[in-house]
Amino acid sequence: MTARQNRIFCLVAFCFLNFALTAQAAPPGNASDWTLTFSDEFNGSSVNTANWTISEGAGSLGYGGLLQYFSPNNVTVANGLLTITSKIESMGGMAYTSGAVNSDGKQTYLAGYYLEVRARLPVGRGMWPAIWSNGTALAPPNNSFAELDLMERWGPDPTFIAITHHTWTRLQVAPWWIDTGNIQCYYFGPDFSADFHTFAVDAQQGSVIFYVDGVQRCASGASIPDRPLSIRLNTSIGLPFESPDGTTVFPQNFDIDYVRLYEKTGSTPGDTAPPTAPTGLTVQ
Ligand SMILES: [Ca+2]
Repeated sequence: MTARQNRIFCLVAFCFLNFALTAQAAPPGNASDWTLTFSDEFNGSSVNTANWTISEGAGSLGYGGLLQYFSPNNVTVANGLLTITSKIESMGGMAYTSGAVNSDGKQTYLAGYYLEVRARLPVGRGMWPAIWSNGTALAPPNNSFAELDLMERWGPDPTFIAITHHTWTRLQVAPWWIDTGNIQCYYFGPDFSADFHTFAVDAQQGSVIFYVDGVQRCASGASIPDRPLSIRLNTSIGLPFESPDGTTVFPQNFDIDYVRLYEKTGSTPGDTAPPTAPTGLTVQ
């Protein structure tokens, strides 16, 4: 091989390696349909707090899970990854520590956007990783907000994830909030702990399509209330109905390669129609 051939080979090999490292699904349709408006590739050595708030405290903190203390110590950035580590560790009265970040007030989106996250998941009983978006609830009356869950997983099967579109609407009486647009899909794919996979949502008004590795896996026709959606990445421990057991491996990592947000070219982000009015509600 001549020096020139060697250089070309190396360039090709590097390109292939680079592609392999960053292999990804892309937004549906043509590239010109989308404009990248936000991304965090986690190439630094610490969490970029311009994008993310690291949560700290015992219990759910709005993320779910009843058994963990969310500790900033468990959220790190290195080698191109954001890593959330879950451990058996006593802290704040809890038996486990884990991590959670959100982009509240920092990076938000509305209907008209495509959100894609590439990640490798922790698995096992009581281990509840999630990639999701939560809307900002405004003052009553009649407010509502969307919750788009690109991925949640629990239970012993490492090939299982759940995908959900919630629309929460505030009532004037207890229980105060009711899920008026819950569409949930269960998907059984590969072992999500073995390698990286992409989880995405194309959130268009009245058409919300969820993708795993670029393939549509769940769709919802529910509307998206015009409230900014923020991005949440966390591993909670212990659903209300499932705790870790002797089969659950600790410590485990939730590795996130990137978060990318695209705006649909020519769209007018936000609400182009009023939220679907809840009907037939019975308040107990
Ligand atoms: Ca990365």
